[in-house]
Amino acid sequence: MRLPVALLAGAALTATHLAAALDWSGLQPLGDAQSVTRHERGVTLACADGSALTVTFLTPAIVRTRAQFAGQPAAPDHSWAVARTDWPAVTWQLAETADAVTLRSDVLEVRIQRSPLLVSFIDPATGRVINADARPAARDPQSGRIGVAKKLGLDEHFYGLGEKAARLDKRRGRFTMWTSDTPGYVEGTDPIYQSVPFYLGLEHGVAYGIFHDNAHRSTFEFGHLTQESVDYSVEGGELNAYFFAGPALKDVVSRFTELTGRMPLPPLWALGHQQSRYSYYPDTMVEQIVAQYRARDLPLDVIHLDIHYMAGYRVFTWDRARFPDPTGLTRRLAEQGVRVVTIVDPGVKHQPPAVGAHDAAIDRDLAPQDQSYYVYNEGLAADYFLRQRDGSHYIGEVWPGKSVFVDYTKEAARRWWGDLQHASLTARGVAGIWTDMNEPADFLDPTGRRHEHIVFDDLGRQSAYAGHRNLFALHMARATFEGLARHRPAERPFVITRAGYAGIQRYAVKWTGDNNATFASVALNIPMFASLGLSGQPFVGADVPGFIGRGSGELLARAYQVAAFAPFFRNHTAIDQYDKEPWRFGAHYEAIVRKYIQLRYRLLPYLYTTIEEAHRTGVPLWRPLILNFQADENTANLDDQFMIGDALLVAPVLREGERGREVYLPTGALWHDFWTGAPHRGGDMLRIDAPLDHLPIFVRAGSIVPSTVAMNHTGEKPWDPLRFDVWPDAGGEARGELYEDDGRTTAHRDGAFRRTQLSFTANRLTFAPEGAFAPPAREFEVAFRGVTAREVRLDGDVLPAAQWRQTADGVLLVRFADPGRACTVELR
Ligand code: NBV
Repeated sequence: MRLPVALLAGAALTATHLAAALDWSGLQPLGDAQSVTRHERGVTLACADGSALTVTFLTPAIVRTRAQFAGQPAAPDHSWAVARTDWPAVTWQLAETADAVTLRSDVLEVRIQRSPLLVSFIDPATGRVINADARPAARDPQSGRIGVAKKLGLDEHFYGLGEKAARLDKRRGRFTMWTSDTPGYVEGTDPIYQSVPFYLGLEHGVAYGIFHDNAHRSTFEFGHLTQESVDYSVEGGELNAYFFAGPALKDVVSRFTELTGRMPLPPLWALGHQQSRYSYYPDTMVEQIVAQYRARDLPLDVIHLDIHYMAGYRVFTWDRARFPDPTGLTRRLAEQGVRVVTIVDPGVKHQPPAVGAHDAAIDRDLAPQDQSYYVYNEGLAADYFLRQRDGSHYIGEVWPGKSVFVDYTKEAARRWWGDLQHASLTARGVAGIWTDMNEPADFLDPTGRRHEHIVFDDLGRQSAYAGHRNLFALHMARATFEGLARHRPAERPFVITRAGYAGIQRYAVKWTGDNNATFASVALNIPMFASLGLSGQPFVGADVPGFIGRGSGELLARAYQVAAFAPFFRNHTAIDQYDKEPWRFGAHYEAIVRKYIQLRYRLLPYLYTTIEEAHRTGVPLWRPLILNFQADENTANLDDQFMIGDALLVAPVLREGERGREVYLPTGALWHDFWTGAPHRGGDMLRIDAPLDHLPIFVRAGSIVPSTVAMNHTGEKPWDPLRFDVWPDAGGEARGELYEDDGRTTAHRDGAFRRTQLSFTANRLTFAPEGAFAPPAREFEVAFRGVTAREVRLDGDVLPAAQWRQTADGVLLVRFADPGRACTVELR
């Protein structure tokens, strides 16, 4: 007899997955609350079993819950992820009844039921429960494992969790936090590189967020096998959770990044197109690739040097046969507007010096290292390498062979690393650092289980590896970032990372590692970038068109149509793979790729403005539709299209051979085809033709989108003319913004920026600039849609006819010199 397929699937589930559901055996729940002690910001409840639960308002909308389970050793209150500890005073009230203790701010009520001890978060305006415990939090006194169960809403959606190879809505999923080197991952591979134990929930239009600040291996289950609860289980450490109120998803992301920090403003060139390969060498090859770019009129800002620039993969050295003059190379490339980013791996070759050998006194990084390797010698002498419990160094295996790893929890070690990086790389003209293998990867054991005896100094606490692996990349990125900031204080650092923990956005931008050169992998970019953004990391990108696999011209074209909007925009490929530079599949595909790289450069004013918004507010520019249209339920589980900022909706073709697709335009707005201007009503699913050179893009009516001309690199010329496309909504109004600064230095922190608010209403477009930055003289070009005029005035003066015209496709084009101050264009 043949069983129906569905039943077979069920049987398979029972056999292999049931054991994975949260196991409550051995976990002892927090006892009933007995007494309440009030503090300045909250309360501590003493429980019948000797446990204590402290609930604290950091702000009226951020609540921290920290438990001390019975018998659990007290730990100092310190977090490597949290960026902020000084919070202004909060006004809140306490109410105690026989059943419950209630803390209430203006925007959030925390109700703690005494018996059994259950915590709920309530909207004080409506009385509605936003999130609630399904059972008391519990801990196994033997193993130290902690479990938390939350009620699962019937219509609840889940987002975030940092980098997961998964769809946007995490409902019904199960995810583990354990940084892992996972080349060739596909949808469902879990865990992969990063561990960010933060998620957002959304039900009935109300969003919230929960961050479990605990770096031990943990698991989240969003009703994976049952409809009953959202389970969190962690193998050690503390129950240390932050709750962020919404109601908007944007509020939640902003609050999470208020706690864990926001991305510093990147240099403008970091938004440029970048080329990489594992690996380009010697130096002449690097220059030939750049020459190809310039000869083919393909924009390029950055070229990457992968591991073969080093002498025997020794970090902070150069292979002198391949790169005899790194300073000359970076200078020659800089003259063409191309910057160099070098890879830096955490593994330091384990190389005790040969008898009698000495390190060179100067240019140590260029000297032969075969007899003596200065980085190893220095790190050993200063005791910077990770040790195991028995005091021995941990020796793993990575590219150089046997390797030791730095304990970046030591401040002196971080400084040392940053100084080496400067002397060997940035002092030689390298512009940014690409940190790889920082899970940390180890060929001897990619799972990290073999590392269990490693101990981190961790501010003198000698912490076990189990609670620290997930933090390794955060520490390394910090050393890297701080080294750049210390040695080039006026320049904005640019650091790329693969692994990470919550807060990584303070130090590094994120690329999604060794993806596949497949359509499935390109499609996965959309939910992955969106989820990273919702988890505090707005500067994201993936290898284009994919690291592993041969790829094809069609894949390259479609991958570029997605990547042209990703903040980190880099073509890269693996050592043994077919070349994937834009021209490798022939002129037909190259022309399409050129079109989209050029579109990227044209949109830089808009992209830079949205990046600055992400830096300032935490709200990412690469957005799932739900972030902009939270009231439109059709967008809750939609992840084959995305938005950039508020204005642009992109719906790429994600399947091989397809020449069109369905596009959903959210309700409550009017939309225009970006290319033709054709209007479309929101709330509709459209069928759009999309031949290979066509990317469906839509503009939300009511937007003003700044752009400029295409250029070969971001520093080639100023944004001139600066164009503003005005797309009025049904009421004839539109709004937009433009952010500008010098694109490179930290002077923007002291007010050297210019933020121009643009608003179009009653046929008048107003430019309202603020800030001390003065852009160079330039022309403004304004393209008004859906309006006509007999006369155009600038600040009341009639503009000569030569400065404006009505085009055949219904656009009113107006041109004038930027007056460098507020001004108004009036259409009559
Ligand atoms: O350094 C080589 C590669 C690099 O190209 C890639 O981008 C990283 O994700 N690296 C991994 C080391 C291992 C590659 C198999």
